Amino acid sequence: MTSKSNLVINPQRLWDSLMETAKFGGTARGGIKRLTVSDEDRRVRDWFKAQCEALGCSVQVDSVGNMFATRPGRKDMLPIALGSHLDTQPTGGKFDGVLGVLGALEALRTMVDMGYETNAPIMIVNWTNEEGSRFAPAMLCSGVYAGVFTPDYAYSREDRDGIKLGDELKRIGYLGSEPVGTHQFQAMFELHIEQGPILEAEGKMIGVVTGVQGMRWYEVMVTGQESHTGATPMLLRKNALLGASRMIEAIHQVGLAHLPGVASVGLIENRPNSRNVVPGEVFFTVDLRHPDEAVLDKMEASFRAALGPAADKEKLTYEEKCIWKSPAVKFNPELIECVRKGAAQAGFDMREMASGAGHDAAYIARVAPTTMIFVPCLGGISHNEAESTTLEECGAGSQVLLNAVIEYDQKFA
Ligand code: HGY
Ligand code: MN
Ligand code: MN
Repeated sequence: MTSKSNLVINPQRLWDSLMETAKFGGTARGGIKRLTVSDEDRRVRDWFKAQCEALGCSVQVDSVGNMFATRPGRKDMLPIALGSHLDTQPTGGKFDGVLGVLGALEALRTMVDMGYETNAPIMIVNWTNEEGSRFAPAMLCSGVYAGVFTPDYAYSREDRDGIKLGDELKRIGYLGSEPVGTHQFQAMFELHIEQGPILEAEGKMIGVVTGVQGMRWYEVMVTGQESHTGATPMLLRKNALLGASRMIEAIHQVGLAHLPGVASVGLIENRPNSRNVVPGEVFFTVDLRHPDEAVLDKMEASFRAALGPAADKEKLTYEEKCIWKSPAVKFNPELIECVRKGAAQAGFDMREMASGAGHDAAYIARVAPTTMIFVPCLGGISHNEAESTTLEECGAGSQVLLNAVIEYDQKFA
């Protein structure tokens, strides 16, 4: 009978799977472009499904493409879930999201290899559209699972080319027949790279994550007048890009004025984007985050107060709307303790921390006890093709994930 103490994951096997799946959307600069429900996403989903079925799991897909791979346990009860995401940013790295799914797969492989049977079934989840890059907002389909959005809202989300998420899900064959919520679980653990500099700076291997900060996304459209760059006198222009640039500087100042909050403009479209036309229209997105909702309210008010003066100065008009709010969330103390024990059992240094980045766990925490495990990434860099971790760090995360799940499962012995 295998005892929990000799359930040791195989870091090389995990690393090999990470490198193998990095080919699905691999870029020349060593990153991954695997946008949600793209052909590359379909290929990694097919790979993941085959791997799980080879382990004896049943794999189901719900009506927004969330994937649930379940290995039965000794008892007929709700599974323990290990989830994250397989989609990436356009210039994403090899570890964001995918480490959580493949770290869970490695934990399952280890249980199967060792003939270890858990009391509760084990379920690995791949959540659709965590990134929110191609289709805003982020964490969209874990949000549908948590009841924050409807499936129809998710289907209606359009990318910048006007393509709808629902049509793409159908095209790649992942518009599942099972209603969202069919696949219930009793708890979820999510392994993820930190995507920030803290663990590396402190020389700690494991982040015991206590929650996720609040996040808000906005869209701004600035309108001026297209005109000739040669024939239009400077004082007669209505330059939308100049107005937008003043707004973007003001948004940056809102972040600096509310540390440790952050304020960013990541997507901008300048029209008509021609060398010799004064821009008539600029679309840009705003991302505000802070651990405290009351401070986020202040940041939002400051950001909005800055738009009018910047527009007036250049005789522009503008429209602004908030398209997404994900309030700050705290994770489940019992699961956090399982992570602490799992890290101690594996002998890793750890530190408690909140997450700066958003994760599916932020929404799942609304419907089931949830927590996360972080491992370091080089220089804290993520959402970048240079994103990097080591075989040891990935292995440590998967080992702690396995230990934490086994620790939690003990209560059903
Ligand atoms: O935006 C985020 O924090 C996540 O990477 N989707
Ligand atoms: Mn992620
Ligand atoms: Mn990400």
